[in-house]
Amino acid sequence: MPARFELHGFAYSGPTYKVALALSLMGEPFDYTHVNMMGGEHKQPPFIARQRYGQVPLLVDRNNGRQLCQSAAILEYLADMTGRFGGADLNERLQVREWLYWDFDRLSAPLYKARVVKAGFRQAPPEVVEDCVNAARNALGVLNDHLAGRAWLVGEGATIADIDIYGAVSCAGEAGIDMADYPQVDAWAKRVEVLPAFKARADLLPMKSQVAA
Ligand SMILES: N[C@@H](CCC(=O)N[C@@H](CS)C(=O)NCC(=O)O)C(=O)O
Repeated sequence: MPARFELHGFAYSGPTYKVALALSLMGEPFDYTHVNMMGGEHKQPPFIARQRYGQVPLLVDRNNGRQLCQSAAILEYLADMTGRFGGADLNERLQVREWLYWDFDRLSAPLYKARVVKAGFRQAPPEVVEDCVNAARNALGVLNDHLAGRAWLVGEGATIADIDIYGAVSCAGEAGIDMADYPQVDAWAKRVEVLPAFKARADLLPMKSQVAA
C-alpha cells in the first residue's frame, strides 16, 4: 500500500525538514518528491496550482487529497491527524501554537535568511546579514531563558513546538551561530535528537525523489 503522505521539498530547506522530522517522529512513512528549486520548479504553474505561495514544503494527504502549505500549519494538521505531539490539553495546545507563531516571526525567518546568504544561494549586503544574525541571536536568547529548568518548550513532553523550533535551531551553525552560547538550547536540542525515530536533515531529505521504504 502506498504511504499516506507525500512530501514535496528541497534537501536544504529548513521548513521541509520540520515536516519530514514530524512525520518521522510520528511514525508516518512518506513518499518524498524533490522539487527542483534551482531550476525554478516551485514558481511554475503546475506547482503553484498545488502550493499557492510557490514555496516548499507541500504535503499531500492521500487519504483525503488535501494539499497543505506552511510548515507550522502542517505540523498542527499532523498532530491533529495522528493524535501525537499536539500537547496534553487545550492550555498546552495554545502554548504550542504561540511558539509556532513566535518561531517564524523571531527565529526561523532571520536565521534562514542569514543561512541562505552564507551558503551562497542568495545575495544580500553584509549589514542585512548581520541584522538577521542579531535577530536570530536575540530569539535564541529568549529560547535559552525559557528552557532554563524545563526539558521541553511546553508541558512535560515533546510537542510540535519542539519539532518546529528544532528544525530552525538545527540550521544555526550554517548561519554562523555557535550554539555553545546558548547552553540550555543546546541541551534541549540533544534531548530532541534522542527521541525515538529522530533523523537528521541529511537522512530525511535526499537530493532526489524517493518512495517510502
Ligand atoms: N513559512 C513557510 C516558509 C517556507 C519557505 O520559506 N520555503 C523556502 C524554501 S526553505 C522557499 O520555498 N523559498 C522560495 C520562495 O519563497 O520563493 C513555511 O514554513 O512553510
